[in-house]
Amino acid sequence: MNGGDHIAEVLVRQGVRFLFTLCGGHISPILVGAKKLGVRVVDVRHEVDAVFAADAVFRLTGVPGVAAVTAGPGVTNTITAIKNAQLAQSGVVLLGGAAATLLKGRGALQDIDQMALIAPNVKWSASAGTVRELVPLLEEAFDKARSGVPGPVFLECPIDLLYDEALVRDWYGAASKGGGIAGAGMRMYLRRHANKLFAGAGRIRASEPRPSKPQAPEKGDVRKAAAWLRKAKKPLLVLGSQAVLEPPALSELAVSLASIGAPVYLAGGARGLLGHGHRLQLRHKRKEALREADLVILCGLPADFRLDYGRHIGRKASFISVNRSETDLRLNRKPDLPVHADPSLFLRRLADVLSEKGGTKGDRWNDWLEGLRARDLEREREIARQAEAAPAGEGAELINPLRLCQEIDRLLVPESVLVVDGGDFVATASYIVSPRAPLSWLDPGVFGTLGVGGGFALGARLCRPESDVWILYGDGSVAYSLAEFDTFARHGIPVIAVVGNDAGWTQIAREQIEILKDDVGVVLARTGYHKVAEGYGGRGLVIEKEEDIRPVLEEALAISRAGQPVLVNAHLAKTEFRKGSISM
Ligand SMILES: Cc1ncc(C[n+]2csc(CCOP(=O)(O)OP(=O)(O)O)c2C)c(N)n1
Ligand SMILES: [Mg+2]
Repeated sequence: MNGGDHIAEVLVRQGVRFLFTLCGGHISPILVGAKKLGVRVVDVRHEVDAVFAADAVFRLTGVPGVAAVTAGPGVTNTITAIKNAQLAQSGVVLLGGAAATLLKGRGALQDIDQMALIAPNVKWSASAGTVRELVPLLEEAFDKARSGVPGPVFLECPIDLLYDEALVRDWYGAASKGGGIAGAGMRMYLRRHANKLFAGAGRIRASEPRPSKPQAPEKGDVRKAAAWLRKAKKPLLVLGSQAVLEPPALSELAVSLASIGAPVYLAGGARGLLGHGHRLQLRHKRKEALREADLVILCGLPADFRLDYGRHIGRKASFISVNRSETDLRLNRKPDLPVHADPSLFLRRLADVLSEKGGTKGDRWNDWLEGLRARDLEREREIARQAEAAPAGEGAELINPLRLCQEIDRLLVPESVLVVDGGDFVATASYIVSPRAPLSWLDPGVFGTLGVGGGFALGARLCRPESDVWILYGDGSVAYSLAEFDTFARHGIPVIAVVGNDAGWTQIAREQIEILKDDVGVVLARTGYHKVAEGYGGRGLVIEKEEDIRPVLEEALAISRAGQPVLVNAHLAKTEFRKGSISM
C-alpha cells in the first residue's frame, strides 16, 4: 500500500462516496487509490468547484465532503470556496498536494508556503511529515470538520509520502549520483530520510469514525426557555443553517416545531425544513414580526446583517440565542438566555419539556399567528399581482422574472433541490420559489459568494441521484461555473440551470447607477450562455417571450429527467421588484 492507498482507506471508513478533484502529479496516488476502493472520483474544471461540490455533500448528508487538489495553484484556487465553507460552517476535507518533504523551500515546482495561506481560512490544518502520520491526521481532519461548529480542514500531503516506497527511494537515489565523500554522505542522508518517511507505515490502518455527539443544552436552560415560552404572548422562532446539521434528526425536529406551536421563520439551509405551506411557517415580513415579538428564539444563526445586527429584535423582547458557536451566540446583541448547544437538540428537548407539562397551549398564540399569516398572505398576493403585470420600459418585450419564478416553483416536487447563485434575480426567486422538503435549498451563505452554482449542483446531484437539481443563476454568476457543464456532461449529471439573463450585474447596477450615476463595469451582453452549455456537451434552450416560459421549462425538465444537463437562457425584462434593496 502506498500513501494514496492509506488515504483512500480512511475515506472509505469515513463513509466518503465521492472525491472531487482536478488532477496533478502531486496527488495522482490519492485519485488512483480512491478509485481502487470504489470511491467515485469526479474530476472538475476548476479546483474551486471541487470544494463547492464537497461543501454541498456535507450540507446534504452530514458526512464531510472531500476534495483533492494539486500543490500550489491547485490549493490557491480553492481559497474562495474554503472561506465560503468556513463562514457557512460546512465540513469540508481538503487534501492538498505539496513538494517533496526534502525539497520544500528549495525552489521546487509549485512549492509555496501553503500552510500559512490556508491557516486563517480553515478550522484545522496539518502537514504530514511521514507516511505513518497520514492516517491519524486524516482521521483527525474528519473529526474536526464535522464536530462542534463544522468547518473546512486541510491536510497537506507531500508527494514523497504518496507514491510507492521503492519509487520514492529511486527518486532519492537518482538525486545522489555524485561520487566521492560528498556523494556518499548525500546518499546516506537521503537514505536516512527515506527510512524516516516510511518507518512504521505498513502497521497503520484506518479505524471507524469517532462518534460525534452534538452538544446538548443544559436542562436548566431548556426549562427556563420553556417557562418563558409559556408566558410569552408573541413568541417567534428563527432557525438558521445550524439547525439542520443532523440530517437523521430532521423529521423529529419538524415534529418538535409543530408541537411547540410558535410561529417560525426558516433561513439559509433551514429552508424547507417544514415542507411546503406549513401552518406555522412564515416567509415574508420577518423584520416586522421580529419587532412585534415579545420572545425571540434565534436557533443556529447569529444576529448579523440579516437581522440588522440584532436591531430587528425589539428592545423589550426577551431574547434567547442558541448556537454551537460561543461567538455567534452573543454577536452584536447579548441574549437574555444564551444556550451554547446544538440548536436542533435544544428545540427537540424544549418540545419534550413543554409536552411533559401539558404543552404550550399553542392556541393561545392563535391571534398572533393569524395576524402574521394574514400579512404573509397579503405579501404573496402583492407578488402575484406584480407577476401578472406586463413589463414596461426597457426590454418590455421580454419576460417578467416573477412569472419565470412562479413557473419554476410550479415544477418543483418534494425531491427537487434548488441551488441559487446570483444577485437580483435569485433574490427575487427566493421570495417565490420555495423548497418542498428539508435540505433542498443550497445558497452560498453569509460570504455571499458568486460562483457556487456548478459545484453545489454537482455535489447535490451525486448525493440525490433521483432528484431534479435546479440551479438558478444570474447571467453574471453563471460564467464562474459554466465550464462545469463539461463535467456534468462527462459524468452524467443532468442538472437544470436557469439563467435569469438581464444583461448585467443588476444587483450592483441598481445602486451604482442610482448613487454614482455611472454604469461602468456593471453592463453585460445578452450572451448565448445556452450555446456555451451545448459546446460543453449539454443542451441549451432559450426563453424570450412570456408564452415560452412554461413549455420551455417543461422541455428542460424532460431533458434533465432523460439524463442530460440543460441550460435555459431566460431573457428578462427590467422590473422594479427589488428597487431600493441594498447589499452591504
Ligand atoms: C465572487 C463575487 N464577486 C462579486 C460579488 C459582488 N456581487 C454581488 S451581486 C452581484 C451581481 C450579480 O449579477 P448576476 O449574477 O447577473 O445577477 P443579477 O443581480 O444581475 O440578477 C455582484 C457582482 C460577489 N458577491 N461575489
Ligand atoms: Mg444579471
